[in-house]
Amino acid sequence: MRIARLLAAPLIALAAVIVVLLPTTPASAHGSVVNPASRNYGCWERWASRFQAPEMATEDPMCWQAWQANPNAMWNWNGLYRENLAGNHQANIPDGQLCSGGHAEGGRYNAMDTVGNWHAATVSTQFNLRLQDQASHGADYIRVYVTRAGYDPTTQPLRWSDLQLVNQIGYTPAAQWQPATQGVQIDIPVSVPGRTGRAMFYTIWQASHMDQSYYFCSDVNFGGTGNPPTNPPTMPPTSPPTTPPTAPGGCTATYTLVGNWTGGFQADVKVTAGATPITGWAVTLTYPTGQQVAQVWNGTPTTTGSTTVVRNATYNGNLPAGATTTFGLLGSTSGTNSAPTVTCATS
Ligand SMILES: [Cu+2]
Repeated sequence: MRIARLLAAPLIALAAVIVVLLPTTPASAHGSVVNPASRNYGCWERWASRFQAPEMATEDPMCWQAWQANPNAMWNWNGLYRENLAGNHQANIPDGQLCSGGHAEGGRYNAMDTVGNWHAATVSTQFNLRLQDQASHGADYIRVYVTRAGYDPTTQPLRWSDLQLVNQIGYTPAAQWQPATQGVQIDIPVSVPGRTGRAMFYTIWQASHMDQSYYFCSDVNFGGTGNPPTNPPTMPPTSPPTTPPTAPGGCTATYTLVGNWTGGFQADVKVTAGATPITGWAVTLTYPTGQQVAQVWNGTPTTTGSTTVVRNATYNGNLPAGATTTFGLLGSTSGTNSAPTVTCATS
């Protein structure tokens, strides 16, 4: 049992195990339905800070089985996608595997298909479904389905024939989405008058930067029939953004720890151009207490010892004067998690 080893092992071994548990795939793809939360985003949101807490087994058993099956499904809550399906979602995703995108990413998300009593968000029959796009890919289209009346997500595997289209949007570049703390987000109105009880929303997001399609299962409980659509959007847990002083030229970078759990952490780094436009940037993070960067999104990392240099991705190197972009990272710690020294250089 990984968990037993984690609890018992000395710190050195702990760090090594954590590195194995953390995602190692390059992060090219990022987003999820954050309201009503997709299954893995919800499990991450509720439990990331205490993902080994034994009470999860009784309080939130479907998340417990998901964390036990593969914690990377939660750390990579934004990476449930397939590539090059040419829009043939149904042909490539068998019934019963819709919530894992047809065993996407080598099966990382298979536990999302497990049938059972997943935590369900209480929603009214009219609300805005929110998709967060951390990498500002935009959409070729987004389709939102609801399960048919009579379908019971707690006892039945999800099939394509259980789904009814409730709304869709067409080509919508990221510039037309709303700015988010990280990347952009979009609200899609849904209305399912008369529905009661448990159901699921199934969202297909066809990203615009390449043929990359995402699949999200969001469990809901229609408890607000007759109420105005006041379902408050759930924002990912992030610290308030801080604005660094504008440098005369070049760039500045600000580091914000957004999540911290036993053995690991997540951080955002905001890069701001100075008084003149820049065409590329490189942020150097030097960690004082042995932390290791395991994954970066919206940037390309090179790690040497305790220093990680993150260069811009292809799509976020050009910044007008004073403009900002943000990259994110996951790292491992073996105890103290002091902030790194951060410098920014243009390239
Ligand atoms: Cu992406």
